[in-house]
Amino acid sequence: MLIKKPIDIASSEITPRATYLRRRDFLAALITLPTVSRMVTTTDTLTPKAAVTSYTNFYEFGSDKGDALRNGGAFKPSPWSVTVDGQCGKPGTYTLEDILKPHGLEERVYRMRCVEGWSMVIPWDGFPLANLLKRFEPSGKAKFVEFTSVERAGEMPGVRRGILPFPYREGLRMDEAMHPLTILAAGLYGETLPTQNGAPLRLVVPWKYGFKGIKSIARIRFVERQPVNTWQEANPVYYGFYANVNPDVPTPSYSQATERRLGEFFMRHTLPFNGYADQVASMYAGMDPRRLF
Ligand SMILES: Nc1nc2c(c(=O)[nH]1)N[C@H]1C(S)=C(S)[C@@H](COP(=O)(O)O)O[C@H]1N2
Ligand SMILES: [Mo]
Repeated sequence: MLIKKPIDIASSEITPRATYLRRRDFLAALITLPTVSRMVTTTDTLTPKAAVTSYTNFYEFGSDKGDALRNGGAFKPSPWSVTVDGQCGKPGTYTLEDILKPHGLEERVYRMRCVEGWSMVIPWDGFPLANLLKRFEPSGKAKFVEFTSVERAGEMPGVRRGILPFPYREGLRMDEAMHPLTILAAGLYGETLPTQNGAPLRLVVPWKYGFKGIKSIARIRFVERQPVNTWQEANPVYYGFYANVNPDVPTPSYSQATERRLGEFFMRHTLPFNGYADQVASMYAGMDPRRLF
């Protein structure tokens, strides 16, 4: 991954709250979902929508931050289905509607941080992953959940060029997957998720580095053993399984001590677990924090 200077966007481009609340109605109507509730986990200013939707990492479309927006035109997020298999009582192929309808969307304002040193504050529209996973009745043997992204060479130029070992894969330990902060997002800023941010369904785990937030999920598998994620396979010295934000553990290329919030000039100090330590640190009690990057 390369470091790029975060783009500067005037605060006047931040979508006024009333406007995006109206758009939320549109989103709700589109996927016929019940009313939305709200959880704000930070008082930090929202990153302007224009930055969130243009400065993205989505290697299936290319390795530059603008590639997914530029090259995503051929991608079809609808119709969509997700295959669920492995150690569970209700495996099968579920349409996006099957997945979303029983849950409804709520807004979650989360801090996000990439291992490359940039961060954002994003109002996601999603629902707890736990609520979905319980529907599939995971068995006692399910210790981890593995996620796989869609892989469509015809619609994804980065897949054609083979710039990573696709399909993109990620995993969570069962307690991480079931944690109430872990969500699946189907929208942001009250609108349907744009292709470049992982349409139509992506993972959001706010205490971990951005690469855990797998986009355009096509498969969810309950497994006994810790799965290997794509970045770990591509570069095991640099990427681990846990990927918890830890300012004390630099990667070989980047210090993780500070971060640049998109749209801001000064660097910020990075917080352990990205500021969510109170809620999540206990899950890693007794584990070596230096191995949890
Ligand atoms: N399928 C897929 N998911 C992915 C990636 C990717 O290249 N492919 N990039 C990851 C990385 S490195 C980051 S930082 C986040 C970025 O999410 P955003 O672009 O919506 O901010 O998506 C993650 N999910
Ligand atoms: Mo990232």
